Amino acid sequence: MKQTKFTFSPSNNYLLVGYGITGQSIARFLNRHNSTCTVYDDNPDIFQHQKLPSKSFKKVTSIEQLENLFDYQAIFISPGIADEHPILQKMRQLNLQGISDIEVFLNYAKGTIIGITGSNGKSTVTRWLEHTLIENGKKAKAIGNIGVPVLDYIDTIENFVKETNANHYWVIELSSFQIQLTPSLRANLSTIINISEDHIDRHHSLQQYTKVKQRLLEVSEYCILNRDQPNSYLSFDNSSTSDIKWKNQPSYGLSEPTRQEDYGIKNGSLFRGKTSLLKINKLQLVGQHNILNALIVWMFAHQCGISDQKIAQTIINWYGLEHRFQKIAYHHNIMWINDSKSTNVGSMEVAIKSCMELSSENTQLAPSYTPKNIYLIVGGQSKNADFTPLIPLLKKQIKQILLFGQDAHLIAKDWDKQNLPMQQFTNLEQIITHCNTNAIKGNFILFSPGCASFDSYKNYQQRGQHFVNLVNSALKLKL
Ligand code: UMA
Ligand code: ADP
Repeated sequence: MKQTKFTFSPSNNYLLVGYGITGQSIARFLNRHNSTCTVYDDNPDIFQHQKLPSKSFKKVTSIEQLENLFDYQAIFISPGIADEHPILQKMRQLNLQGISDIEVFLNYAKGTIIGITGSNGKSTVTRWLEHTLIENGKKAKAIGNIGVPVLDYIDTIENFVKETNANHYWVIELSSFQIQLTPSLRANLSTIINISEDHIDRHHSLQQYTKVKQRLLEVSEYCILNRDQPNSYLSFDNSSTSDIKWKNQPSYGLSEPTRQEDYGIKNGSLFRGKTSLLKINKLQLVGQHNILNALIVWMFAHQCGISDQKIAQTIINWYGLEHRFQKIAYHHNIMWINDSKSTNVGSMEVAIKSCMELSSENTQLAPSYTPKNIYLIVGGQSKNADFTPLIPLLKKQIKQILLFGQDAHLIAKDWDKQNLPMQQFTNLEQIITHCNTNAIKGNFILFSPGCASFDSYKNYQQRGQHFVNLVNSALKLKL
């Protein structure tokens, strides 16, 4: 269905599907703008904990309770609602489109819109950039998929329009679902950090998933490209003229830059063209993927008018986000790492490589390099991902794979025939006990589940905290 741009009008009647953090934020926004709203959620319990903002709002938990879908000025869809949901199926039959909260935000937002998407690294880049902009005196806000619903920033439309101006910077983390639901998508600056298999249960193929993300580049005034991953920006039909269009865009990658506008790595430093910018070892975050993230932050900050010297001073003062390759304990020369935010194959891969990098640095801060020194903890909801591409890396580096959660058997099936050392457990407690008993000097215990957490946890944060608590208790017992 062709998407049409939507213009919000206050004092109207809306339907809202999904009452999670996005839905609650939309409901509050509609209430502030004298609108009425029917709120749909498949889970009746949600309304016990999260009250509706107005008595005039109606809650609905089955599609039969919904009136005529044409009665609504617009239908807001939360990003977690799949295309197969009966309401979306019905909307398609009626030729009705759903929209996101971001669609409305973009109706009014002034200033610089920086759109950040990709399979991995979105939150890291979004927050790191926000930090760098703020530290350099800019009015910047990180919003969107990072967990901050965009409409929370529009108190009233009138005030928002009055109080914001060209000096504002909106760093918007965008998921593929949010992009799909935003016909008015636009950005001044944007990037797709990378593409690896994720959300195939929703998009059905890597091609479809990539195409959705690539729309961000199409609607941007200026975009920067990951030259190590041409599949993130090149179209799938080789004949497309869009590929020529990207030829002159600035790029980032782990190789030495060959053009003055490109960024990369040379002799252990970040470089733009032939200009040396910063020694990599000054950054607080480890792993090649974080060097790439740093390059993106630098390119955007530079584009926002900040000098190299100032970027260098501030980019080094950022210590990363919780649950992303976080070293939580180093005990008897065994390193425990919480990478709970790893929810797909790509992030699991970089986590394993980061362990290898850490150990080859040969410092006192990590076990020294030996092959097959990682206990890898994996499991949760696999989202129909294919885990076989990891096999060569696993064979080289993994001491044992410890599986748990809903799709442990599916992942085991992908890896089974390769004689990889694997064991399935009924819960995480058992895994921690197993690691604590069996790990020896020089081992890593890497919690990088490569799956969504929703089978057993509210979110990845709760899962990560559970891991950290279990490790702390286990290590206390061992003291
Ligand atoms: N629901 C239904 N029927 C369904 C599915 C969900 O009624 O078939 C209801 C649930 O009962 C629940 C609500 O919908 O009450 C949840 O809505 P949601 O899944 O859209 O989640 P929100 O709480 O609104 O959070 C969403 C993003 N979640 C998803 O895209 C799954 C959050 O990203 C985001 O931070 C937030 O909006 C603000 O923008 C999280 C995420 O996992 C971090 N994102 C994925 C990712 O990063 O890979 C895309
Ligand atoms: P997202 O918001 O896209 O999920 P995060 O910054 O939260 O990304 O990181 C999610 C996972 O991906 C973590 O395990 C992290 O270590 C890993 N990661 C971070 N940056 C990158 C990158 N540039 N490439 C691949 N993996 C990355």
